[in-house]
Amino acid sequence: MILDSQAARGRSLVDVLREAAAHGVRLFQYRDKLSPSIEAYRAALKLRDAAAEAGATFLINDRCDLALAVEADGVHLGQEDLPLPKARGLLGPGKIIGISTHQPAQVKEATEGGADYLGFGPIFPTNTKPDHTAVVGLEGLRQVRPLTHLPIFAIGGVTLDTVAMTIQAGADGVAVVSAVATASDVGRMVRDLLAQIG
Ligand code: 3NM
Repeated sequence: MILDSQAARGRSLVDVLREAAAHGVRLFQYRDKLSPSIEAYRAALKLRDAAAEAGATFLINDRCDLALAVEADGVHLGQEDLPLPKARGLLGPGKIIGISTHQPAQVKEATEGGADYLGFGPIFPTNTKPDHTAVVGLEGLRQVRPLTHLPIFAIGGVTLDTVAMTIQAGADGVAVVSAVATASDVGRMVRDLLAQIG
């Protein structure tokens, strides 16, 4: 689950994390594209503690400095963030590094470069990331599946209606923002999504 400061709709991200973890989410990413560093740092510290209490893994989106500062479990890099070898050098071998990919060449490059997992998308249209690259569709996911042994988390417009077909097309998991951020009952949405994944 991606905890996005802009998609929080006034809810406390710590509360959302706790509830989601209680209902089965094991991996969280804190995504904050706008806040000043000091605010992102304070928020990330609280989320890291809450994730640790819940026994869940906690990653920071984009920023190695923030991941190091709060001793997160790792970082999730976009194609415009630090190069993978540089991030690995900063974080060390023990941390998790995931990479967002959007086309086959990026999947191959991230796999050869030693990423721990891949994001791949956007599978469906999404309003959460206005500057997203071309929608790849389920067919795009099927095409990249054989190119990597790494876990693929499908992202972009994944909802309760589309999660099962996304897994069916070759994803190991899904990453969601709005499916959970817009849910009136976070715990129930998490349970329903996980039930579809099987
Ligand atoms: N990355 P939602 S799509 C953060 O394609 C992000 O790499 C994408 O939000 C990519 O679950 C996306 O609300 C938005 O569609 C995901």
